Amino acid sequence: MKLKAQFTILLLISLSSFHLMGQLKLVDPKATKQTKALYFNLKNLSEKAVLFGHQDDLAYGIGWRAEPGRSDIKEVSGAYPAVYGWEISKIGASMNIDSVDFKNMIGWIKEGYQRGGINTISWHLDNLKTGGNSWDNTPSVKEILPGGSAHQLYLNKLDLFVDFVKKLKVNGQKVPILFRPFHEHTGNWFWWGAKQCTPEEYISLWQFTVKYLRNQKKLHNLIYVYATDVFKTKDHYLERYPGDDYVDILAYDDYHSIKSKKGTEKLAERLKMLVELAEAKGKFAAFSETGLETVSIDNWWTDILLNGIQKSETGSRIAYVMVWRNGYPGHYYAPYPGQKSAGDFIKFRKNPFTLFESDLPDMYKKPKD
Ligand code: BMA
Repeated sequence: MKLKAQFTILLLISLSSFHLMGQLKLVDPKATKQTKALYFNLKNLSEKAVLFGHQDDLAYGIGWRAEPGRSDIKEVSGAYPAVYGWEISKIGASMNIDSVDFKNMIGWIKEGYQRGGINTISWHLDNLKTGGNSWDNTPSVKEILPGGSAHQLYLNKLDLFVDFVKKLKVNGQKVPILFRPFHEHTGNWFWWGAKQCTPEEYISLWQFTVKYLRNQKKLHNLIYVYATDVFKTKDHYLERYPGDDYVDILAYDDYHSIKSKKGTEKLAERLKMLVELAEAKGKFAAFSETGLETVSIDNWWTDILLNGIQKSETGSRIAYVMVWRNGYPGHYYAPYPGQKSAGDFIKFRKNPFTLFESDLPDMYKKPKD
């Protein structure tokens, strides 16, 4: 009897995995086996846990820079984050916008992958029309689209990105990357923001980019993450949505509703809308960027972030949450040894709902492979 019950449970689990696998579709039907497995496993885990991520985690922390093996997260909690965020602004130069050496970045991406972690890339792309940075919000989306005066410059940048991604190989396998370009576009601070281009222009830019990378350049290890900033309604979130065939993960960045416990009502509301939207499309959601600068509230991790994420059962089904970089004293979002929220971060890490790198199953293998 007991054996039979166990068998039934196993059968149900594998049937539901099979069901999920059959349904899940990536933007790139030719995605590598590891990329498909990662997407499948993230979706699966999103239903029961949240992965923790940190921008530039292996590159630097408070009081150190580029020291092998180091990570503020690991030094506080004993584990590396499950998700590593990287930034490729200034690609083509030797260092990125935050003085991270691109060659080192390639090494860290591979290192995280080899340990079983997940890598995501954002891109604060310069304004190619003016030569300014991404915060130079002179409208220029139209100019970089086909037929525009800066289109070739955009292709050159994309080609640099392609070269970079091609270097992300471990034992002949391409490292899967969650690619999150043109983010926070419900805001107006970047040249691809809501007031800087029309929804049609934004959507064209996104679709062009996907087609160029996937069809022309044949990159098959990218998972496309669409990430707005805060939004009011589902319609608002979808205003510039490029379409189900162009987006794998529905995400959003929010530095607003995590400043106090009261604010988390809004967070929960938005996460719920996001997860509902994603699940209705057979996809899943992520909380792609957040953080409280200098983590000035002792119990921020459990009382605000985790509570906020778990406030809505639906909203808690996000795959991961990532906090921003530990740039310098005055601009950091994760604890380091001795920092005032370090004790609470350990509680956050120990909560069974949060997953760090060492808690992950093999994300690059489907359970049935
Ligand atoms: C911003 C800040 C900047 C940084 C940029 C790109 O949010 O952290 O200091 O240059 O992201 O990483």
